[in-house]
Amino acid sequence: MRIERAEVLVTSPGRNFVTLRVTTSDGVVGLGDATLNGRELAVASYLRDHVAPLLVGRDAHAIEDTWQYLTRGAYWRRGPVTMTAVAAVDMALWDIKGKVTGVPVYQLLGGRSRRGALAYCHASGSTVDALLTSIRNHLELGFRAVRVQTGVPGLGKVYGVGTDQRAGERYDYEPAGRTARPVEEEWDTAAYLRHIPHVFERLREELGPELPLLHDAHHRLSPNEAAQLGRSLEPFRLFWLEDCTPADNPELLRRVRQQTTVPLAIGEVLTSIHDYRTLITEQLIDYVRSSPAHTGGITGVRRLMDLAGLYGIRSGFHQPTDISPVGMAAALHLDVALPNFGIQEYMQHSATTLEVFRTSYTFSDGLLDPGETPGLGVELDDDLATRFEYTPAYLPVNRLRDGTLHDW
Ligand code: CS2
Ligand code: MG
Repeated sequence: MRIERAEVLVTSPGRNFVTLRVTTSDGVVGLGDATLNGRELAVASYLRDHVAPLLVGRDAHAIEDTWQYLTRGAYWRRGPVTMTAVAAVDMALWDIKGKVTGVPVYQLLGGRSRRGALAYCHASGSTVDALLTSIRNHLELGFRAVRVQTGVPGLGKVYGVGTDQRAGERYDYEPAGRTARPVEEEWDTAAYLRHIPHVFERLREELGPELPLLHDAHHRLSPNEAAQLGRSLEPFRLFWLEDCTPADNPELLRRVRQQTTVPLAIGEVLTSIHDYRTLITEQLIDYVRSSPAHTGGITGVRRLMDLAGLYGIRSGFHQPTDISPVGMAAALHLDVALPNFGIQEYMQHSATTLEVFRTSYTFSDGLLDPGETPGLGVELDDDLATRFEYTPAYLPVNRLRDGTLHDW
């Protein structure tokens, strides 16, 4: 079975998504997610101009060899654009193999290791009261783990904090910021560090000790600041503290690790097993945050998680709404199969996104399940997809009060 065609589809049902569609000589179609938030067209071109021509005529079953061909075989390696493109090819080939063999992809990964994947949602509020409303709304939807983000007194809009919800309001999705240039937000680390422990103190008072709570610091702290935050949050027993320091320098986490026992998660911006070597072998983290969509697909992430498993490190794959339902499905097949699964982010796509991408995964009683459809279990509605035109969208940047550009 040969690859006959590899097409790149760009659509924007609420957010921008890039999808690779691979068709075989037998007419079997596989989908791969090639979305890289804010840099979408770079991956589209990488695939269209440099990868698709190489795929035509290759054995569609040779997933590992194709992965090696596009990574080891390439002179320019690694990096988010390359690894997102490789991920899309890899997912599409796993999708095809599942469809041809008539089984969901998780069966090809060794079969089921658990009933479902524990999901965590995004709750947020500009104040702690608004945050509590958002948490309660999510608990009503069945969530059993919650990421919490709040506004900081004295600061304007803080990244990761959505519009405040009313009681009973259903969270839909976080729209892309469709401005011609990134929005600039103000940031003050000292104000943040003063405020956050009070937030968690109040949450534990209101919600009790059991609910798993997660928090994302978006790479904004120095090692010492991260250590202070970790220590101040220890009494509140977080499930994890995410991205406390900039991820590109893994050595920063040595100091954090020596100072606090708060569980650490990092890696949504890391894209290769090589980026994780120090983090894993020195046991500097507890959870791997990579998404299969940005880290070389199912093949790339499975290899990474096997290495992590040797050191007692578990998965917590990145799945905001800027990764498509195809990427989400790939994560879910890994989640139910991997021995060292930890938790799965589930930000919930908008109704419009889910009209274009028809999914067969389910969420019930706090657990996600990839479903039993052969392959990845996602179909793309072409006609509908063409109606949503690509519009550039950027993530915000943040500056300190004196105007200095600050880390993500
Ligand atoms: C966040 C994301 O989901 C997360 O943990 O950090 O909102 C992230 O900032 C975006 O997906 C970036 O594209
Ligand atoms: Mg994050």
